[in-house]
Amino acid sequence: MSARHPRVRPFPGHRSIEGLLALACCAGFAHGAQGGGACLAFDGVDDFVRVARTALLEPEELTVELWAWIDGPQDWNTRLLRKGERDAYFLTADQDLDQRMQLLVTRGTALRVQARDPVPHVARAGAWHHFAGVWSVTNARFFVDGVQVADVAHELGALTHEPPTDLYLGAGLPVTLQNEYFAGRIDEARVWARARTSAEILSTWDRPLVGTEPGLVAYWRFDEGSGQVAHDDSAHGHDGRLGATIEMDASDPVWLAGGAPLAPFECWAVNYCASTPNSSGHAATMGFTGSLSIAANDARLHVYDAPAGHAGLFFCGREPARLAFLDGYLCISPFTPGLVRLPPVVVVDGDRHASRALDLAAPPSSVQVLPGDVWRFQFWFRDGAAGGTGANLSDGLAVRFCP
Ligand SMILES: [Ca+2]
Ligand SMILES: [Ca+2]
Repeated sequence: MSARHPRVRPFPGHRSIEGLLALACCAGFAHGAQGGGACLAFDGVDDFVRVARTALLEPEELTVELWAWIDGPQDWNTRLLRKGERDAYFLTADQDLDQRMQLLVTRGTALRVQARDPVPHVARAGAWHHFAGVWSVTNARFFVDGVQVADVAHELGALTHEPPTDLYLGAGLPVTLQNEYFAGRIDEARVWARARTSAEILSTWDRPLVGTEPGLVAYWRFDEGSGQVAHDDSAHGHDGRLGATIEMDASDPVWLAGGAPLAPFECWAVNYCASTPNSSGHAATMGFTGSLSIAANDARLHVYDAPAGHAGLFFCGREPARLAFLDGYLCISPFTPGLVRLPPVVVVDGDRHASRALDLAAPPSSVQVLPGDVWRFQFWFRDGAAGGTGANLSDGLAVRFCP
């Protein structure tokens, strides 16, 4: 840490991602479903949630994931999620008495692919666990708590959906009176119209989503806590109805306070793309003070070790770069969506420092900061370094914002 700026250096150890994440998690920056929210409890007799079908729920490749609290031993062919009749995909706790949580895909009445948890579902009972199934055109994979436990090569290719049906949570197809009702709780159910990677599964299994993630087509957080509708937070309109009717009825699952033990929404700020020394003898670095919360809107951008008395300008963009530019590097891609200036021009003070309120409530028109977005910030400044171009830049600062 520089002795010249002991009070305004934003993050002790801010060059370490781990340090930043630790700070973000413990300093009250993070928001989300930590220990709060709600979930749905299914009685294993007749409870279910029904989601009207759309083509978005019938992709060629797929990821389905949810948190479940399995009450105990489950019935024959107990389903936690089922979409389809003959050509179907399932997250199921059992298939023909194998007693394994699994991704099950059926094709017609004869073909079937299973990617199974190696241990019986009772070994997962009595606690929250996350289960995810991934279907690609070549493999079916299954994950428990973010870790892959099965990878099965198959020859069924892309998913098919014939005949198309609605999607059910906590049950199979209640209309056929099959014995498929789940006894336990479900939370944070997600459907993606693509095969997510292991790294992607691991990065979000225990985190709330924003809802706009690429490929996410349904996202039920079950945080309503009351009522007859489980809303789809992906904005694709896949709202679920509790039970057989929109009125209270015997097949409604029950709202429970609390839910899956999700970690806080992850937000952070981290420096990248180190610059070159300017005429001050130092390389200028970006800093950030205030909250990473968009709602708090008290963030301030800083630059340190810029040459005193020179004018400069903060700017921002979305995509990273490291392009030789002026006496240093451009750390934000100038290509689409491009760079946005953050006026006014500021003058570096005698401590080689300048700052600007970020003011997310009144940003430039081309800047809209949403939760989960990563924005990148940098500072351009005039400089009189011998043999230089007359200008240089700081390093880059990447910021992922919280709600
Ligand atoms: Ca929930
Ligand atoms: Ca109902």
